[in-house]
Amino acid sequence: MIRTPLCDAIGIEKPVFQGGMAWIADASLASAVSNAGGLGIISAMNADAEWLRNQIRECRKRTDKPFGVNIMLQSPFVDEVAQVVVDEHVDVVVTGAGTPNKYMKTWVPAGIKVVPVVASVALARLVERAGATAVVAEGGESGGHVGDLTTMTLVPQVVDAVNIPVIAAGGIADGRGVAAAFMLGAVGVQVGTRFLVADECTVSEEYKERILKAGDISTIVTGRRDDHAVRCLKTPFSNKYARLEREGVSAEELGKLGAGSLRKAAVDGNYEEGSFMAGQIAGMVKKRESAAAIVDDLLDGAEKVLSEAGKWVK
Ligand code: TUI
Repeated sequence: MIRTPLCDAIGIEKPVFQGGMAWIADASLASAVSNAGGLGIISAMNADAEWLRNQIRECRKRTDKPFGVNIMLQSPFVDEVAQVVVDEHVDVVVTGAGTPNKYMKTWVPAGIKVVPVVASVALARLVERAGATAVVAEGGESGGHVGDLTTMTLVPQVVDAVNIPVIAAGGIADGRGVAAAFMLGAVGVQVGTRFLVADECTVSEEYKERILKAGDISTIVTGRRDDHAVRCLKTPFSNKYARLEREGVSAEELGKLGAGSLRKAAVDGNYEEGSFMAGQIAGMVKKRESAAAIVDDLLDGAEKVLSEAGKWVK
């Protein structure tokens, strides 16, 4: 069995967070991961207060375990969803794509455990001072909006910089990745891409099939030029976006092209026009299974590797 200080800090049995994937992570997936002993997370993405409130209530019907909400700080509805998590007494808030300090002044006194996703040591230090319970150190192997550093370089530097639990994210999809994260000093992992093909994940069938067919070099990062880096599968949409970016098309034009593209992939399964966000580890995701089977495989696999970890020490 694997148990770490993260389990006590968050009130979960198993140190696995499910990534708060925009347009994908809903009450169905979140409740399944929480019921499996990890931390399921609903993505508030660009949704409004009513949508989020309904999802939180649905999740509560499906699980009596703790679960979280991921708040994307660039959402046009960020102020209203930031209040919903207080009103609905959500256990954990994970933030992404920005600096959450403004909202932490409300969340922390309300008893919400705040776990910001950070892509740098500076932000990790800042959120620790503002009362974060833990941080997710997310490397650029991840899907979606990414920072510059890799998981291998970011995690140990964040571990050295803060005294709160560090959760590693980016490029982790099996027990070896979990064990490696622990070796870097993390006490938990956040996994997104592997949960895309979970039975309880409601993303489009097209999305699941594209993940299952992906290989090691199937992803691309677009948007670096305009400080808006996003990793997704190489598809007609992302290849076109990358070409236009190279050709010098303005950020505004590209913004118009990108609007709604994640929904087109996640909900509509539109291969031509959709943005299929996925991590570099997509090539290792080969099997559909339940969220519980994924959580258990991650930790059983880690236990096996970690118990053999001393074999080269003479
Ligand atoms: O947020 C994510 N991943 C995401 S958000 C998202 S929704 C979206 N859709 C279309 C375009 C862009 C986003 C899809 N995937 N991960 C957490 C994360 N946060 N990664 C990197 C960061 C980050 C970057 C800079 C956090 C803070 C930060 O601070 C900069 C600043 O000073 O605000």
